[in-house]
Amino acid sequence: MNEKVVERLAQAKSLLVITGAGISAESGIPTFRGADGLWKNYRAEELATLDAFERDPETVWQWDDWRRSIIGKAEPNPGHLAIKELEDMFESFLLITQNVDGLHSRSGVKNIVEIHGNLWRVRCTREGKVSMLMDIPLKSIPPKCDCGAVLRPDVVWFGESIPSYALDLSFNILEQCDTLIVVGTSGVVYPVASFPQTVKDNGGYVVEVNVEPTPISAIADASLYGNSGDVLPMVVKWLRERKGIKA
Ligand code: BJW
Repeated sequence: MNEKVVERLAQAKSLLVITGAGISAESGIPTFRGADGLWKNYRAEELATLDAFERDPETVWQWDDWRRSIIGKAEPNPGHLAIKELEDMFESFLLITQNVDGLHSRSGVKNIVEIHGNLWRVRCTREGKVSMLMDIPLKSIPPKCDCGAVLRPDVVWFGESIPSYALDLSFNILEQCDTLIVVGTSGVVYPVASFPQTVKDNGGYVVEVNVEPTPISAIADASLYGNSGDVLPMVVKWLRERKGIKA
C-alpha cells in the first residue's frame, strides 16, 4: 500500500465514504454495468425508470423479486466490514451508498445515507405510505397495498429526484469533509458521479478503490486497484498500525 495514502488517510478529520454496486459484488450481488449486469437482456436504464414501471410493473417487480432473492441470501463481505471499522476510527464519518441492498446497515454502519433508497422498503403509489416488505419470493407481482393500489419499491429511479433529506445530508458533508474514499462505482450516475469533483474543489483528498479505472480515476489523488474486499481491510490494517490502534 502506498505510504502517502495511508499517511493522508491517517490525518483525515472528516471522512466520507461513497460506495456503489462493486462493494457488494463479492457478496454475490450482480453489479449494474458489469458482464453480469443484464437481467433477461434488459439494462438497468431500461427497467429503473418510472416510465418502465408505469408501462409494465410486473416486469420491473420480477427483476426486483429476482434481486431480492439474491440479496436475501447475501452476507456483508470483508469490504463492508472494513467500512464499519473505518466508521469506528473517525470521529466525523458518513457513508453515502448508492446501493439498495441494505448490506451496509447489516454490517453495523450507523452514519449512512442510502441515496438511491432501499429495495426492502415499498411505497404505496396512491397514498405514498412507506413500509417494509420482506417476502422472498413476493406473494403477488406486483405487490399491492391494503388500500388496493400497486406498491412500488422505495428506490430512486432514473429521472427521479433524490429525497431532499438525503441530498441535504450529502451536500452538507461534501462541504466539510477533507477526505473521500470512493469504492466500487462506475462513476457515471449523477448526482453521486459529481461528488468526488466537489470534494476536490473544496480542497479534499480523494482515494478510489475499484477493480478497474473509471472516470473518477482522472481526478482521484490515488487509485487502489483490486477487489474492495481485499483492499479495504488492508487500508484498515495499515491505518490501525499507523494510529497505534489494537485490532
Ligand atoms: C468492484 C468490484 C469489486 C466490480 N471491488 N470494485 C447530470 C448529467 C447527466 C445526466 C444527469 C445529470 N444529473 C442527473 C442525470 C440523470 C440521471 C443520470 O445520472 N444519468 C446518467 C446515466 C447519465 N440521474 C438521475 O436521474 C438521478 N436523479 C437526479 O439526479 O434527479 C435530478 C435530475 C433528474 C433528471 C435530470 C437532471 C436532474 C437518479 C439516479 C438514480 C439511479 N438509480 C439506480 C437504480 C436504483 C434502484 C434499483 O436498484 O432498482 O441506481 S441506476 C443504478 O446505477 C443504481 C446504482 O446505484 C447506480 C450506480 O451504479 P454503480 O453503483 O456505480 O454500479 P455499476 O454497476 O455501474 O459499477 C460497479 C463498479 O464496481 C464498476 O466500476 C466495477 O469496476 C466495480 N467493481 N466488482 C471493487 N469486487
